[in-house]
Amino acid sequence: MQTRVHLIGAPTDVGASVRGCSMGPEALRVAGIAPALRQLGLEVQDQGNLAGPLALERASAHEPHHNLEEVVAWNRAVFDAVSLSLAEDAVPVMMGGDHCLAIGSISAVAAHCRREGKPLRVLWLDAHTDVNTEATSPSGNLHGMPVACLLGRGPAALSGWSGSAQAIRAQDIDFLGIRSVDPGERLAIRSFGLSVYDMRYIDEHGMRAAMTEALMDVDDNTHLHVSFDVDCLDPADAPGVGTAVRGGPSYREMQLCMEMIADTGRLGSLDVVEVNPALDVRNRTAEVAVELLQSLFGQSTL
Ligand code: 6HN
Ligand code: MN
Ligand code: MN
Ligand code: MN
Repeated sequence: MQTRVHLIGAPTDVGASVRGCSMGPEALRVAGIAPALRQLGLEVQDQGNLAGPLALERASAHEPHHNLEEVVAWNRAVFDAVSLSLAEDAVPVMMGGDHCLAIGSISAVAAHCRREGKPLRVLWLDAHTDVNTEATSPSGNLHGMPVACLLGRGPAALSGWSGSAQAIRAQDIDFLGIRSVDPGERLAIRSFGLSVYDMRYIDEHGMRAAMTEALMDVDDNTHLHVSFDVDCLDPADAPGVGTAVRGGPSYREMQLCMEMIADTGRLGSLDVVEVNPALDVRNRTAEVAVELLQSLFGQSTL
Protein backbone atom coordinates (compact mmCIF):
# COMPACT_ATOMS: atom_id res chain seq x y z
CA MET A 1 0.00 0.00 0.00
CA GLN A 2 1.30 3.40 -0.92
CA THR A 3 1.46 5.90 1.95
CA ARG A 4 -0.45 9.08 1.37
CA VAL A 5 0.87 12.29 2.87
CA HIS A 6 -1.14 15.49 3.24
CA LEU A 7 0.81 18.73 3.54
CA ILE A 8 -1.21 21.25 5.56
CA GLY A 9 0.14 24.81 5.75
CA ALA A 10 -0.63 26.86 8.86
CA PRO A 11 1.00 30.21 8.13
CA THR A 12 0.82 32.03 11.43
CA ASP A 13 2.97 33.24 14.31
CA VAL A 14 0.12 34.07 16.70
CA GLY A 15 1.70 31.95 19.45
CA ALA A 16 5.13 33.60 19.31
CA SER A 17 6.48 37.07 20.02
CA VAL A 18 9.30 36.90 17.48
CA ARG A 19 7.47 37.28 14.19
CA GLY A 20 8.20 35.45 10.94
CA CYS A 21 7.42 31.72 11.28
CA SER A 22 4.16 32.58 9.53
CA MET A 23 6.31 32.28 6.39
CA GLY A 24 7.38 28.74 7.34
CA PRO A 25 5.03 26.75 5.08
CA GLU A 26 6.15 28.60 1.96
CA ALA A 27 9.82 28.21 2.92
CA LEU A 28 9.30 24.44 3.22
CA ARG A 29 7.64 24.37 -0.21
CA VAL A 30 10.47 26.40 -1.74
CA ALA A 31 12.90 23.91 -0.18
CA GLY A 32 11.05 21.20 -2.09
CA ILE A 33 9.18 19.33 0.62
CA ALA A 34 6.66 17.78 -1.80
CA PRO A 35 9.09 16.45 -4.45
CA ALA A 36 11.49 15.31 -1.72
CA LEU A 37 8.80 13.05 -0.28
CA ARG A 38 7.49 11.97 -3.69
CA GLN A 39 11.00 10.77 -4.49
CA LEU A 40 10.53 8.20 -1.73
CA GLY A 41 7.47 6.79 -3.45
CA LEU A 42 4.95 8.55 -1.23
CA GLU A 43 1.74 9.98 -2.66
CA VAL A 44 1.92 13.62 -1.58
CA GLN A 45 -0.99 16.03 -1.69
CA ASP A 46 -0.28 19.65 -0.84
CA GLN A 47 -3.53 20.91 0.54
CA GLY A 48 -2.42 24.53 0.54
CA ASN A 49 -2.68 26.87 3.48
CA LEU A 50 -5.29 27.20 6.20
CA ALA A 51 -6.62 30.67 6.90
CA GLY A 52 -6.95 32.50 10.18
CA PRO A 53 -6.66 35.83 11.97
CA LEU A 54 -3.58 38.04 11.94
CA ALA A 55 -1.27 38.20 14.94
CA LEU A 56 -2.00 41.26 17.05
CA GLU A 57 0.41 43.71 18.64
CA ARG A 58 0.86 43.09 22.35
CA ALA A 59 -1.73 45.05 24.32
CA SER A 60 0.45 45.01 27.45
CA ALA A 61 3.70 43.45 28.59
CA HIS A 62 1.87 41.12 30.97
CA GLU A 63 -0.78 39.41 28.90
CA PRO A 64 -1.21 35.91 30.39
CA HIS A 65 -2.06 34.35 27.01
CA HIS A 66 -0.97 36.61 24.18
CA ASN A 67 -3.32 36.38 21.15
CA LEU A 68 -5.52 33.74 22.85
CA GLU A 69 -8.51 34.23 20.57
CA GLU A 70 -6.33 34.08 17.47
CA VAL A 71 -4.52 31.00 18.75
CA VAL A 72 -7.89 29.28 19.31
CA ALA A 73 -9.04 30.13 15.76
CA TRP A 74 -5.86 28.80 14.12
CA ASN A 75 -5.88 25.67 16.21
CA ARG A 76 -9.53 25.01 15.28
CA ALA A 77 -8.54 25.13 11.62
CA VAL A 78 -5.59 22.81 12.24
CA PHE A 79 -7.74 20.43 14.30
CA ASP A 80 -10.30 20.14 11.50
CA ALA A 81 -7.74 19.67 8.72
CA VAL A 82 -5.72 17.07 10.63
CA SER A 83 -8.90 15.20 11.63
CA LEU A 84 -9.95 15.05 7.98
CA SER A 85 -6.57 13.74 6.82
CA LEU A 86 -6.54 11.03 9.45
CA ALA A 87 -10.08 10.01 8.52
CA GLU A 88 -8.85 9.67 4.93
CA ASP A 89 -6.01 7.39 6.07
CA ALA A 90 -3.33 9.89 5.14
CA VAL A 91 -0.36 11.01 7.21
CA PRO A 92 -0.96 14.70 7.98
CA VAL A 93 2.14 16.90 7.95
CA MET A 94 1.21 20.16 9.65
CA MET A 95 3.63 22.82 8.42
CA GLY A 96 3.77 25.71 10.89
CA GLY A 97 3.65 28.24 11.92
CA ASP A 98 4.59 28.36 15.55
CA HIS A 99 4.44 25.47 18.00
CA CYS A 100 1.11 26.48 19.59
CA LEU A 101 -0.47 24.73 16.58
CA ALA A 102 0.46 21.35 18.07
CA ILE A 103 -2.51 21.79 20.40
CA GLY A 104 -4.87 21.42 17.44
CA SER A 105 -2.91 18.75 15.62
CA ILE A 106 -2.23 16.50 18.60
CA SER A 107 -5.79 16.91 19.93
CA ALA A 108 -7.03 15.68 16.55
CA VAL A 109 -4.56 12.79 16.60
CA ALA A 110 -5.59 11.86 20.17
CA ALA A 111 -9.29 11.84 19.21
CA HIS A 112 -8.48 9.67 16.19
CA CYS A 113 -6.48 7.21 18.28
CA ARG A 114 -9.24 6.98 20.86
CA ARG A 115 -11.76 6.16 18.12
CA GLU A 116 -9.50 3.53 16.59
CA GLY A 117 -8.39 2.08 19.91
CA LYS A 118 -4.75 2.75 19.10
CA PRO A 119 -2.15 3.71 21.67
CA LEU A 120 -0.68 7.16 20.93
CA ARG A 121 2.94 8.08 21.52
CA VAL A 122 4.23 11.61 21.01
CA LEU A 123 7.87 12.49 20.40
CA TRP A 124 8.55 16.16 21.14
CA LEU A 125 11.78 17.19 19.36
CA ASP A 126 12.63 20.64 20.68
CA ALA A 127 15.12 22.80 22.56
CA HIS A 128 12.19 23.62 24.89
CA THR A 129 9.64 21.53 26.77
CA ASP A 130 6.77 23.96 26.02
CA VAL A 131 5.02 22.97 29.24
CA ASN A 132 4.49 26.46 30.66
CA THR A 133 1.15 27.62 32.00
CA GLU A 134 -0.24 31.09 32.49
CA ALA A 135 1.24 30.94 35.99
CA THR A 136 4.77 29.96 34.96
CA SER A 137 5.25 31.47 31.48
CA PRO A 138 7.92 34.16 31.36
CA SER A 139 6.52 35.48 28.07
CA GLY A 140 2.77 34.87 27.83
CA ASN A 141 3.48 33.27 24.42
CA LEU A 142 1.28 30.28 23.76
CA HIS A 143 3.95 28.45 21.75
CA GLY A 144 5.62 27.87 25.12
CA MET A 145 2.47 26.18 26.49
CA PRO A 146 1.13 23.52 24.08
CA VAL A 147 2.26 20.55 26.16
CA ALA A 148 0.56 21.96 29.28
CA CYS A 149 -2.63 22.46 27.25
CA LEU A 150 -2.50 18.87 25.96
CA LEU A 151 -1.98 17.61 29.52
CA GLY A 152 -5.10 19.47 30.63
CA ARG A 153 -3.41 22.48 32.24
CA GLY A 154 -4.20 25.16 29.68
CA PRO A 155 -6.88 27.81 29.34
CA ALA A 156 -10.41 26.40 28.98
CA ALA A 157 -10.67 27.59 25.38
CA LEU A 158 -7.76 25.32 24.40
CA SER A 159 -8.78 22.28 26.44
CA GLY A 160 -10.85 19.16 25.91
CA TRP A 161 -10.77 19.16 22.11
CA SER A 162 -9.82 15.50 21.90
CA GLY A 163 -12.99 14.53 23.77
CA SER A 164 -11.14 14.16 27.06
CA ALA A 165 -9.85 16.74 29.52
CA GLN A 166 -6.32 15.51 28.81
CA ALA A 167 -5.50 14.87 25.14
CA ILE A 168 -2.42 12.91 26.19
CA ARG A 169 -1.19 11.39 29.43
CA ALA A 170 2.21 12.30 30.82
CA GLN A 171 3.53 8.81 30.01
CA ASP A 172 2.54 9.16 26.34
CA ILE A 173 5.14 11.83 25.49
CA ASP A 174 8.94 11.82 25.32
CA PHE A 175 11.03 14.95 24.87
CA LEU A 176 14.32 15.00 23.04
CA GLY A 177 16.99 17.68 22.53
CA ILE A 178 15.88 19.77 25.51
CA ARG A 179 18.24 22.47 26.80
CA SER A 180 16.01 25.37 27.83
CA VAL A 181 13.57 24.80 30.67
CA ASP A 182 11.96 27.63 32.66
CA PRO A 183 11.85 27.29 36.48
CA GLY A 184 8.11 26.56 36.53
CA GLU A 185 8.52 24.03 33.74
CA ARG A 186 11.09 22.15 35.82
CA LEU A 187 8.47 21.73 38.55
CA ALA A 188 5.90 20.57 35.98
CA ILE A 189 8.35 18.00 34.56
CA ARG A 190 8.84 16.59 38.08
CA SER A 191 5.20 16.60 39.09
CA PHE A 192 4.00 15.03 35.83
CA GLY A 193 6.99 12.67 35.76
CA LEU A 194 7.73 13.60 32.13
CA SER A 195 10.34 11.64 30.25
CA VAL A 196 12.94 14.17 29.06
CA TYR A 197 16.06 13.24 27.10
CA ASP A 198 17.91 16.50 27.54
CA MET A 199 21.21 17.49 25.94
CA ARG A 200 23.19 16.22 28.90
CA TYR A 201 21.60 12.80 28.43
CA ILE A 202 22.42 12.86 24.72
CA ASP A 203 26.00 14.02 25.46
CA GLU A 204 26.54 11.23 27.95
CA HIS A 205 24.73 8.34 26.29
CA GLY A 206 24.44 9.37 22.64
CA MET A 207 21.48 9.82 20.34
CA ARG A 208 21.21 6.10 19.68
CA ALA A 209 20.66 5.20 23.34
CA ALA A 210 18.27 8.10 23.89
CA MET A 211 16.14 7.15 20.91
CA THR A 212 16.21 3.43 21.74
CA GLU A 213 14.75 4.28 25.13
CA ALA A 214 12.28 6.83 23.84
CA LEU A 215 10.92 4.36 21.29
CA MET A 216 10.96 1.38 23.67
CA ASP A 217 7.20 1.11 24.17
CA VAL A 218 6.25 1.60 20.50
CA ASP A 219 4.53 -1.57 19.25
CA ASP A 220 2.81 -2.69 16.02
CA ASN A 221 -0.42 -0.97 16.92
CA THR A 222 1.08 2.37 18.04
CA HIS A 223 0.31 5.66 16.32
CA LEU A 224 3.50 7.70 16.57
CA HIS A 225 3.17 11.47 16.36
CA VAL A 226 6.34 13.52 15.90
CA SER A 227 6.21 17.17 16.87
CA PHE A 228 9.36 18.60 15.29
CA ASP A 229 10.28 22.10 16.42
CA VAL A 230 13.27 22.92 14.20
CA ASP A 231 14.90 24.85 17.05
CA CYS A 232 15.71 21.37 18.40
CA LEU A 233 18.70 21.42 16.04
CA ASP A 234 21.82 23.32 16.91
CA PRO A 235 21.43 26.88 15.56
CA ALA A 236 24.64 26.40 13.57
CA ASP A 237 22.66 23.99 11.39
CA ALA A 238 19.25 25.64 11.71
CA PRO A 239 19.66 29.39 12.21
CA GLY A 240 16.17 30.37 11.03
CA VAL A 241 14.28 30.10 14.32
CA GLY A 242 12.80 32.66 16.70
CA THR A 243 13.97 31.14 19.98
CA ALA A 244 17.41 29.70 19.20
CA VAL A 245 19.37 27.98 21.97
CA ARG A 246 23.02 26.99 21.54
CA GLY A 247 24.17 23.44 22.12
CA GLY A 248 21.62 21.33 20.27
CA PRO A 249 21.96 18.05 18.37
CA SER A 250 24.04 18.27 15.20
CA TYR A 251 22.70 17.62 11.74
CA ARG A 252 24.09 14.07 11.87
CA GLU A 253 22.59 13.35 15.28
CA MET A 254 19.17 14.56 14.10
CA GLN A 255 19.48 12.40 10.99
CA LEU A 256 20.01 9.36 13.21
CA CYS A 257 17.03 10.39 15.34
CA MET A 258 14.82 10.57 12.25
CA GLU A 259 16.16 7.31 10.83
CA MET A 260 15.42 5.48 14.07
CA ILE A 261 11.86 6.80 14.05
CA ALA A 262 11.48 5.67 10.43
CA ASP A 263 12.70 2.19 11.41
CA THR A 264 9.68 1.77 13.71
CA GLY A 265 7.37 2.07 10.70
CA ARG A 266 4.80 3.63 13.02
CA LEU A 267 4.93 7.32 12.03
CA GLY A 268 1.30 8.41 11.78
CA SER A 269 1.39 12.21 11.88
CA LEU A 270 3.84 15.07 12.05
CA ASP A 271 4.25 18.74 12.93
CA VAL A 272 7.11 20.77 11.43
CA VAL A 273 7.10 24.09 13.22
CA GLU A 274 9.03 27.27 14.00
CA VAL A 275 10.83 27.61 10.63
CA ASN A 276 11.40 31.37 10.46
CA PRO A 277 12.57 32.57 7.03
CA ALA A 278 12.95 36.14 8.31
CA LEU A 279 15.87 34.96 10.47
CA ASP A 280 17.24 32.33 8.11
CA VAL A 281 20.27 32.24 5.85
CA ARG A 282 19.24 31.48 2.26
CA ASN A 283 16.48 29.10 3.35
CA ARG A 284 19.01 26.75 4.96
CA THR A 285 16.75 25.85 7.88
CA ALA A 286 13.86 24.83 5.64
CA GLU A 287 16.26 22.81 3.47
CA VAL A 288 17.70 21.04 6.51
CA ALA A 289 14.17 20.31 7.74
CA VAL A 290 13.24 18.80 4.37
CA GLU A 291 16.37 16.61 4.36
CA LEU A 292 15.51 15.39 7.85
CA LEU A 293 11.94 14.64 6.79
CA GLN A 294 13.27 12.45 3.99
CA SER A 295 15.00 10.32 6.61
CA LEU A 296 11.90 10.40 8.81
CA PHE A 297 9.90 8.99 5.91
CA GLY A 298 12.37 6.20 5.32
CA GLN A 299 15.14 7.39 3.02
CA SER A 300 18.42 5.62 3.64
CA THR A 301 21.76 6.06 1.92
CA LEU A 302 22.22 2.40 1.03
N1 6HN B 1 8.93 27.15 21.13
N2 6HN B 1 10.08 28.81 27.37
C1 6HN B 1 9.94 30.03 26.59
C2 6HN B 1 8.53 30.61 26.76
O1 6HN B 1 8.32 31.76 26.37
O2 6HN B 1 7.67 29.93 27.29
C3 6HN B 1 10.25 29.78 25.10
C4 6HN B 1 9.25 28.93 24.41
C5 6HN B 1 9.65 28.59 22.99
C6 6HN B 1 8.55 27.84 22.33
O3 6HN B 1 10.07 27.29 20.69
O4 6HN B 1 8.10 26.39 20.56
MN1 MN C 1 8.51 24.19 20.66
MN1 MN D 1 11.52 25.34 20.72
MN1 MN E 1 8.76 6.72 27.43
